[in-house]
Amino acid sequence: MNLSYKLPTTRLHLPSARADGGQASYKLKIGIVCYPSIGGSGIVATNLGVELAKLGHQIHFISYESPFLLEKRKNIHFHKVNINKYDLFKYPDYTLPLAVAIEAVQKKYKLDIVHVHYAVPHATAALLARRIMRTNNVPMPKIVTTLHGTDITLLARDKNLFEVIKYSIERSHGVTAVSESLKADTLKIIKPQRPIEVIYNFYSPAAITKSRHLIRKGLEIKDSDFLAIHLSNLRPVKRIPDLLKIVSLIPDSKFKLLILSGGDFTSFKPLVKKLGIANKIILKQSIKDIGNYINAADIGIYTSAEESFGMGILETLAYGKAVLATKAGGVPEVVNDGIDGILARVGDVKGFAKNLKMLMNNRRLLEQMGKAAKKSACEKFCSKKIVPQYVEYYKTILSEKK
Ligand code: GMT
Repeated sequence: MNLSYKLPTTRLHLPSARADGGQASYKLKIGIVCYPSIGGSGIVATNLGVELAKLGHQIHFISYESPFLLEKRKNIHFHKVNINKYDLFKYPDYTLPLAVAIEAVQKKYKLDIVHVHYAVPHATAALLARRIMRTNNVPMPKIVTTLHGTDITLLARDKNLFEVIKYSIERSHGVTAVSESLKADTLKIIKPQRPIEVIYNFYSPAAITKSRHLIRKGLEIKDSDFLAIHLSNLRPVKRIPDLLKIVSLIPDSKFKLLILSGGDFTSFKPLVKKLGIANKIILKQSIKDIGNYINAADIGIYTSAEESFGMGILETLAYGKAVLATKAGGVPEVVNDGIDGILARVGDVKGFAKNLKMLMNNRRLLEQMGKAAKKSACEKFCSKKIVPQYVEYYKTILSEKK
């Protein structure tokens, strides 16, 4: 028998768990693979890593750059994926260097779990990394994949990607979806031969450090103006033209819309000009202290065609502002229609404008909805409630044989 090559075994023990099994004593080494740029999934993955680190777990982010909002802590590490360009290849590839980076981190730190956000390319790379670990006799982590929407509602419709998405989901040791709606879409579109756990996104509002008055002064608007806010990366799925059309249906000169964007607004400028609403639109890009701006606003507006969850919506609710949003995907799981927001059909700009006018004229109701928004967001989607669900899920996955 050749003893020099020992196949790594999948661990059945719960790493570092003490007999009391309590959350506080259960320390894991967790790799987090995510897109670091602005976007709901990056925010969720970053905040999850930070919250897990606060609980004492060792966190290793693996990505092409350090996540936008990453806090410095001694148990948070960042490992950069280096991507080289070769004239030989027309398109640079990210999946292969990511797989190599995951294997290298694993070799050094012996992670228990690699939690990837997005099936492609992240779960695909993690699964490939495990194959390399097996060959290199490196102990292998379990792979947990969180689906955020785009994998399923956009990429899986591409027949050039479908099979690799399905494979990556089916071969992960655990798969979570950020809403019941996304789980249902995944079961319908992918038909995976495996269970999917719903773990909602979470958000804990930061302290307000600048007053409403100060922020409004910086935006050059009056305290008495009615300020709506929209946060997104402006992708086509957000239906920005609908948002602008709603603005054009509000003749009140006191009405303004603040867009906190993670994307380029240039392509929408001709429509702003055509609708004659340039004096009503305020743009800000790559803002970190979003809470100060939401706090200074009166309402949020979200017109997306698809939204597996709607992080911008949750952020708005969490700072105590009601939202007007589309009845799309997981949004009805986040917004309590008629209580902390009002939902309308996708594309129903007149309906949005009508709801907006009604709330502009009924500040008492708006305030009441804002209070309900904060309560619901903080009770249902706070880190205290959601992060332990991930820890429990990791425990379950680690205790499974496969
Ligand atoms: O919506 C986007 O353009 C960004 C995308 C992302 O990857 O961050 O958002 C998706 O994941 C978020 C976090 O789970 C969800 O809140 C968004 O609803 C989801 N976007 C879509 O489903 C279109």
